[in-house]
Amino acid sequence: MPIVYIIDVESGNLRSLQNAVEYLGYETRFIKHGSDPALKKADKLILPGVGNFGHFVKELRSRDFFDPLTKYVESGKSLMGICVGLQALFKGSEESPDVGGLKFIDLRLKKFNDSNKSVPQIGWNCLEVPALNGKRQTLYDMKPDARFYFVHSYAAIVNDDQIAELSSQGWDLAISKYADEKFIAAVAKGNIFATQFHPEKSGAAGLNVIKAFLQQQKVTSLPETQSQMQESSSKAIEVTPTGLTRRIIACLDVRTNDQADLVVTKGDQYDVREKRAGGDVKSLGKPVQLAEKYYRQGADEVTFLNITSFRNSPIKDQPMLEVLRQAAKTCFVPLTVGGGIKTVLDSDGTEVSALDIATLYFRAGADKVSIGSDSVKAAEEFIASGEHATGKTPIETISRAYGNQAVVISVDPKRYYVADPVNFKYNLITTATSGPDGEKYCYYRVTSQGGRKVHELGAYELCQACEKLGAGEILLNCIDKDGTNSGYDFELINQIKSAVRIPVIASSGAGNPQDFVDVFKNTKADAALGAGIFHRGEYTVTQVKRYMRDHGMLVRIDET
Ligand code: 1PR
Repeated sequence: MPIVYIIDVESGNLRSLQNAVEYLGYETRFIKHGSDPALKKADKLILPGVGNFGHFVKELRSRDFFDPLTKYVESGKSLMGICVGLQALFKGSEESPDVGGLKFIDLRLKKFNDSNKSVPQIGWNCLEVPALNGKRQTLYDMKPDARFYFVHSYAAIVNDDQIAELSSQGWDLAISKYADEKFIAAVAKGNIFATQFHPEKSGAAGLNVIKAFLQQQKVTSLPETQSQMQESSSKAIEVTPTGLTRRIIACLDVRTNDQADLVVTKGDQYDVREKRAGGDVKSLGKPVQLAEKYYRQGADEVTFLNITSFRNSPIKDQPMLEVLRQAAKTCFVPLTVGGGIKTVLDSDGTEVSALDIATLYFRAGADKVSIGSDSVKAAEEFIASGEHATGKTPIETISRAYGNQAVVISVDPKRYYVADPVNFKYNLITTATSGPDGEKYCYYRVTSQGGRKVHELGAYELCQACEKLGAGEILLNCIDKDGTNSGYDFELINQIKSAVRIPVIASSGAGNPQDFVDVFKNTKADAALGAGIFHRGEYTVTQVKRYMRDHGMLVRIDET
């Protein structure tokens, strides 16, 4: 079996890349140091990276990779960079001005402008590969109709002159647009190929790109057919403000049932037991099987929430790690895991940091971790201290090590009506649904421990504090709406969107495909999450996405 070598400087989720390469029929070996003799044997080498440019490049330097990598490329053998692995090929980045890259490409990376869009860019974008020799051809099987998963704040943002200059130097470029900013989605020249997107997380389209690299199919001819999207939809498809598709996430709340099996459950306003005295925990399926089912139906992401993690030490919670390991073998889209991401004492009394726990999950195959209860604690302390960041909260330690795109804040808010808005401490909204005593104002109190503990803090203030501490995305649940099938709470979503620049995932209340259409029409949500609708078998992810497309929405259709 041919061997593919992967450079491992312990950045983020390497397991998914390993899984993708093995799924394609290759063996993998990790190379952790530039002096490893395996580097001389390698003829297919992948340089994956996530997180901070400076941290990644310094790791490459401290492990003596710079010279061997340059020699490897000069020898004509194939190299593929992924995400920060692409960025490292450039001269430098605004993210870490004092750190120089490998300098294969004479350009510096810049941060996306967040005044008109969420940053980081998280989601599925398309790319344009210039026609080669006037023919519809493409590079490394990056098809123009396909969608690829991007997650990054910094990019090689380019104008037409820079594109022309790089082309004149022999670089083939695939260009994407995030709202109004053009950036390099992929580059290729000779034996070098690199993608800003994550092919190992881009479903079937991404696997095709990795396969094309491994088989060295640089140029592929394209048939002169219309795209699947154009063929199968009679309705004009919208142009979204950012260019990203409407992201649909399937969420699995996981816990042990009364027979001690790990199951996917689903609550009604967070109550997961059958509605009779002493009712059992509702059991709706097995986590790994359901995750794979939703991936095959075209879910853009899968989220696992370990909903009883507050009860025991997650370090011993091996089944959840195993769920991630198994799911990452067959689900080639981003995986998020939440529940118990906090510093804990292990059974022998030793302290295990939240960063250590997150690291275990990333190594098992997670791309992001979501923090619930501990984010409330961190935000309360941050606000009480006059916004003094200690650098020690899990949000800070994990985002520093893995990048802020890897840290999601899971918010469990509950609506609370307010009669008198004067001098009220928290951000209020004027609601269209008056309270029981005719109150016209409300705010959303945050809760922790799965809704058991209600705090005074508002969800608006919590999200702002967490963004300042380094969170990269908000998973916005709503206890009042959870499991009700009555649609999303637009007022809550709009309030939180106005609070932060990072992407916001709308969650709780989806009961039919129209709810997904409505949430994107009535709010600026960056993604919409559903749980019960899928687990109860009422609709498949495919049905939801087809319905959205038939109603003119831009979605990624990728049934494998
Ligand atoms: O506090 O960091 O240990 O994390 C615990 C995590 O578990 C949090 O993300 C919290 O939201 C979640 N959680 C805790 N208890 C419950 C429960 O249901 N009893 N589930 C729970 C949260 C909410 C959503 C749900 C949507 C969509 N589940 O994720 O999937 O509301 O549901 P719907 O589409 O069926 O309406 P920590």
